[in-house]
Amino acid sequence: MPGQTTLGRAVYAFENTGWPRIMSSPDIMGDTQTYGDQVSVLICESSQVQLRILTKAVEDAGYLVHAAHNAEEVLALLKLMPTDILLTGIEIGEVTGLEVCWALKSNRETESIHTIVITASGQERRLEESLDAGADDFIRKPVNMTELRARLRAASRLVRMQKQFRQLAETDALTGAANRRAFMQRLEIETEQARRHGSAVSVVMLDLDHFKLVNDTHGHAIGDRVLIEAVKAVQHCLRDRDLLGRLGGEEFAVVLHDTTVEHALIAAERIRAAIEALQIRNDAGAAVPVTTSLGVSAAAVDTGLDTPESLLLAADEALYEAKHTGRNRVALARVDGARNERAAG
Ligand code: GH3
Ligand code: MG
Ligand code: MG
Repeated sequence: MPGQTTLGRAVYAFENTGWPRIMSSPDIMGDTQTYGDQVSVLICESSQVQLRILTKAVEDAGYLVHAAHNAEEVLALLKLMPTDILLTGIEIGEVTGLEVCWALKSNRETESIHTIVITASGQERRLEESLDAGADDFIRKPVNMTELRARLRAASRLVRMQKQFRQLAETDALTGAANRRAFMQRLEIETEQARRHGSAVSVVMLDLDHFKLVNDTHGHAIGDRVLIEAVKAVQHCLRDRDLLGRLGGEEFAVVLHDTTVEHALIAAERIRAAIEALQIRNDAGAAVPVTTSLGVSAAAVDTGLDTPESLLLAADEALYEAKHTGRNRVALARVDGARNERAAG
């Protein structure tokens, strides 16, 4: 394992800049910068010549490539774009490639990035160290391009499989929304970032109105269709970095990335209107009216609303208020317990 001192410094270097929001599972994380099926490779080498040769070879093999000269640049790039594979030399600067691997593997947001370490001849002892540090694979210098392409293909297969598994594990099968676990995980990340950087984050909870009646009147299959259409409608109202989760039954929540209370209320009203505008018909052609009630809460340092639990609870209380003041409306959570109702529609 790398020495404690440098390791500490590497972790500090990473933490100090704030952990990147890694888009290792773009569909769930909802980043705009996903690249479809193209696998993205981040290459880090301190030698400009080496870096250029590797970049060209990997690009020619059909990958989306980004290049970095040192650990700091790796970190900066990870924040900006989804990365599937990191191909790094060991001696890339004060913070070594092994420390970068270790740091990636010890963070939930980056642990799924496939890491390949390039070892120089005479660094055989570092192979063991590399694998211990969290490297998934290694390749020896001088890099044989045929071998490199083969290793990248193998890595890509793993990356794709991992994405599929993750997608399955994080998605609600009926609606395609994030499931409860994935939603909570994301909310935790968002609140942590908000706490650390003083940025905004808001939560909207929504629960379809009289949904039991929809099932009772039109049957469970139509109820399911309503859920699917409602999720589509909500997704249309969201930006790429927001996330909709199905918390259970016909109860959903949205985490609005970097969103103040004012904007969260606008988003909630947009969602309310979009669901009310749904035109769903049962098999006999009769209209199935759908509305939803929504509760909004926003994180704020001075209000104590800064944990996933407190935000959800506050949004849930506001939702309860929206239900009890007539449904098909948005209510805002108040820190003091009072509610600021926003009649809508
Ligand atoms: P309220 O306006 O107070 O929310 O009334 P409601 O009828 O929506 O309230 P309640 O929470 O009692 O009813 C929720 C219903 O949602 C009951 C349950 O049968 C139904 N439900 C939960 N999950 C599913 C599902 O996956 N598919 C269908 N079709 N119905 C579901
Ligand atoms: Mg309901
Ligand atoms: Mg309910």
